[in-house]
Amino acid sequence: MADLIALQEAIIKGKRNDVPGLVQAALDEGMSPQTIINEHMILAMKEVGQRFEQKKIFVPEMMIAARAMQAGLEVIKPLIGQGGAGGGLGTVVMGTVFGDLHDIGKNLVILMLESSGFKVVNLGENVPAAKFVEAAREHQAKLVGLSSLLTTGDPYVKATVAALKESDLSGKVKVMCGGAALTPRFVLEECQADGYAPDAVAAVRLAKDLLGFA
Ligand code: B12
Repeated sequence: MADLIALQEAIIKGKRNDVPGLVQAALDEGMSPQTIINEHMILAMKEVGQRFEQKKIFVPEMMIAARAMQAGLEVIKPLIGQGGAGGGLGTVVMGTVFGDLHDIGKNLVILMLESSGFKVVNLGENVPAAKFVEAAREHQAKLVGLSSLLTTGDPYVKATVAALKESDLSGKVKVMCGGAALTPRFVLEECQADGYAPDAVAAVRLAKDLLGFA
C-alpha cells in the first residue's frame, strides 16, 4: 500500500528526494493525481504553515518543504496536463500580486486551467498592477487571475483589480482572485472583483462560470 502518511511527512520535513517516489507509488496504486494533491500534498503544506505560525519551524524549513512539494508536483504535472483542449476556452493571465513570492498554489491553478482547455499566460510572482493590465491587453485575455498569500498583499490585490476595472479593458476582462490570504468578502465586496475561489478545482469552475462556459 502506498504510504500517504510518509508522503505528507516527507513534504513537511522537506525530504525532496523521497517525495517523487512516494507520489509515484500512490499513482501506481491507481490513486488519482487530484486526490494525491488535494487530500494529501496540500494538507502537508497546511501543516507546514501551522508549524511556522507556532514558531516550531522557520523560513528555511518552510522553503525546503516547498521544494519537496514542487518535486512531487513535477511527477504529477504531465498526468494532469493530459486532456487539455488546446486553449480553446480563451486566454487567462495569471500572476501572484506585488510583494508576494508564493507560487505553488498559482501554478496548481494554472495546471488545472490548462488541462481544462484554457490558454494561460503566467506572469510569475511579485507582479505590479500595471503588468497585469499590459499583459491582459497584449494577450486579449478574457480573464485575469490574482494569487495572494500574504495579508500585506491586500492593498495590491485591491489596486490591481481597480487598475483593471478602470482601464480600457473594463467590461472586456473579468478578474478572479484566490490564495490563503483572501476571503470572499474582501475579494468581492472590498475589491469588487468578479469571483473568488478557494482551490484549484473551484478556480476552474469559476473561470468557466465567469466566461459563460458552465
Ligand atoms: C511554502 C510557503 C512559503 C515558501 C513559498 C515557496 C513558493 N515557491 O511558493 C517561502 C518559504 C518562500 C515562504 C516565504 C514567506 N512566507 Co510563506 N508560506 C508557505 C506555506 C507554508 C504554504 C503555501 C503553499 O504553497 N500552499 C499550498 C498551495 C497549494 O496552497 P495555496 O497557495 O493556498 O493555493 C491554493 C488556493 O489558495 C487557491 N489559489 C491560489 N492562488 C489562486 C489564484 C486564483 C485566481 C484562484 C481562483 C485560486 C487560487 O488554489 C490553490 C490550489 O488549491 C504558507 C502556509 C499556508 N497555509 O498557506 C505560508 C504563508 C503563506 N507564509 C507566510 C509568511 C509570513 C511568509 C514570509 C513573510 C515569512 C518571512 N518572515 O519571511 C515570507 C514571504 C515571502 C514573500 N515576499 O512572498 C504566512 C502568511 C501570513 C499572512 N497572514 O500574511 C503563511 C500563511 C504561514 C503562516 N501560517 O504564518 N512561504
